[in-house]
Amino acid sequence: MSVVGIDVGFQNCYIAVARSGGIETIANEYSDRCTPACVSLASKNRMIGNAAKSQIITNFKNTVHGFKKFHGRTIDDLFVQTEKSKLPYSLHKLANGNTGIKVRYLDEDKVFTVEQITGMLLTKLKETSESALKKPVVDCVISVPSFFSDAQRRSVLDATQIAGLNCLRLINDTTAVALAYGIYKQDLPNPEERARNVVFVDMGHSSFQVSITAFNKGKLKVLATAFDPYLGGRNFDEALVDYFCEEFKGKYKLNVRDNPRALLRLYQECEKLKKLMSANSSDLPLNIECFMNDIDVSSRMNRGQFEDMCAQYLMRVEVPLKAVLEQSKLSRDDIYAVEIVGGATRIPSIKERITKFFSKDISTTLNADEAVARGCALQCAILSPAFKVREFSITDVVPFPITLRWKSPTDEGLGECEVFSKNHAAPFSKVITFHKKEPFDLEAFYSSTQDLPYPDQRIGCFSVQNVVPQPDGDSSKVKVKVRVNVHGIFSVSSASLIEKQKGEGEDMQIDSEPMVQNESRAEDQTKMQVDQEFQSQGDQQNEDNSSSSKEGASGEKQDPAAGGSKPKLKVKSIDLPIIANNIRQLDSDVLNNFVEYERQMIIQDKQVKELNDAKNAVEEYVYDLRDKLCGIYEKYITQDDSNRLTLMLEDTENWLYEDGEDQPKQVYEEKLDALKRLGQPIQDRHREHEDRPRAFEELGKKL
Ligand code: ATP
Ligand code: K
Ligand code: MG
Repeated sequence: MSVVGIDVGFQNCYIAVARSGGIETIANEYSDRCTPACVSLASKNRMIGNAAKSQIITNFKNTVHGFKKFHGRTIDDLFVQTEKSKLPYSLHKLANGNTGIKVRYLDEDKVFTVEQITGMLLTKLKETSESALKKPVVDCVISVPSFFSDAQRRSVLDATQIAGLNCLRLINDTTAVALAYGIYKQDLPNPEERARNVVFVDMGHSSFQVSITAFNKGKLKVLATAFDPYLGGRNFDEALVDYFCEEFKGKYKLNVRDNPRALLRLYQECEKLKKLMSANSSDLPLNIECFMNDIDVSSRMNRGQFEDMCAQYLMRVEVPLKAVLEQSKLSRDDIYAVEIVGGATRIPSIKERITKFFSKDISTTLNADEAVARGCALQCAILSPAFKVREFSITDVVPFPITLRWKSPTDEGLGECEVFSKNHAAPFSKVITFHKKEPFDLEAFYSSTQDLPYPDQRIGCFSVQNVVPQPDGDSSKVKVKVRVNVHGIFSVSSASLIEKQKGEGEDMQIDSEPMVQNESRAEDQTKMQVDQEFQSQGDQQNEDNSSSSKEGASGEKQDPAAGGSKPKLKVKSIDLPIIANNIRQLDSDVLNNFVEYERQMIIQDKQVKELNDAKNAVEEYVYDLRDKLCGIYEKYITQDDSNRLTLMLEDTENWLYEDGEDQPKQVYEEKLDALKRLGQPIQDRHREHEDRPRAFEELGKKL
């Protein structure tokens, strides 16, 4: 079984794998460890990663990039609308209101969901890891931003399934980095000692994330996370693009924004310039030949100017740093180190601001580009039974508080309670006790719109079925388990009805746990208790992906709460079915169709690749043989035969560009065979001649 970690970035993806020697970041077929998050659709096939990136300008309408944040967002989302106006490709409203991506593929108009597009990207990353490991890859750990909502996480999980991957955990970017930092440290404080607190900062292309994590031997605990989901390297590119668009309007009378190709080129050049300015504070040139209307453009920029024009973005760096420190309730002196990763932290003034805020030199001991992927691979190794790795426990946090609201059809009573506060430990399960006579609904949502970077607070609605009163007409005690799982996804995972046994008094106490964390009473006698039951560190994975667990099977079991020193009460507990509604996740039949469609597209791509390879083989053979005919083969063929063969090669070359442009694979294979039948005898004569002196030499040595 393979162990793979994938950092799916807004711009750049990295893969790390565990091998016997340790964790290793692997390269793709272009010997590049970075695979661009880019998918290009064409009339015969798809190109993904590096091959797609080279299509950004030439096939701009059908080359999709910058899509990561569309996960779990409806098209009416203000963020999506703002992006839409700047994208070279089209968005399309899906039936469920979500964001679809409209492209031309196989000469037809097609709308793909973002799960499908990310699925395509993951297919590529899966193939890259498979060719590096030389075995199938299914299990993996994938990173997501710490601020990703429930809907976004579910959407990314759907994408992994489309690609045929089994995601053991969606891990937050900064938590993956923390794991990569901590697991090899030999000198972490013992569990009973004061923890070592480290700040992790990650600024990528699209977002800015910070966490404070406490380390002890064998464990890490995230204390708090903070973020600016809309601040990243791309804002700095955009500032440059804005500036040059304005300048070129005056200087060359060019309306760059009206020309998508020119605009995309300008983005690429500005990104290069931005990177150069990180290493160089002097004046730097920007030259683009044949930019628009056959005009060459040129300009200059230096770091000082750049910082001035980006002041609005630089100002925002401090905000999450301050927020994370406040939430952790630590002071600057409690911070042991500040570790930075992510491409955009290479901008000098960003580094300076972080240094200044913590009054501490920042460390760059981690690989800024690969740390997230490495952390993912480490987490995968920990979770995989096939791999032996040091035990390391990870406790993350809930980024946004979650509230549960309950209502029954007949009783008017409504009630609500915050079940997970901000920065509550995760993964985590809680048991809530209700007193109900009939089925009821539990609606989960993010408690407040404040600092929620989404317009939509909904998480889902969970109906607890089959609730009946006790034989004496009294309310039944219903225990409901709610959890945030390893992926950071919320669900009502199970419910059971506790039956009173005959002869027991009215005030029977079943809950003997002393740790009642929370108790609230709604107007209608609906009592609710939140018991801090257990922390589900090693909780089963994927169990509640579908969130509609429990088939309604009833069973008798011993209530775990009864016991201890109290007299043992025999309690009958009946499992209740839960129906999940409005969960923002693909329906299973839709998902299955997407899985099947992805498989077809993979086959289609493979066929196109084999066809191209067969065609290229003919072309290569033509060039190779022609070169050799006037070179090393000259002595082994008569002039007449050589002339005849050369003519034939020329014919074949012309054919490749005309009638032979678009033929079935078999035709190319036959063509190649025919050429080889003519070329082979010459090659044989040449080889024989080459080998002869060598054979004599060998013979001479023996004699
Ligand atoms: P996200 O984390 O937002 O999903 P990502 O993981 O794809 O995005 P990274 O690969 O960490 O992002 O960083 C890419 C960003 O870093 C780009 O904006 C890139 O231009 C920027 N970057 C890379 N190197 C430098 C440099 N030397 N100077 C300035 N910016 C740089
Ligand atoms: K990345
Ligand atoms: Mg990143």
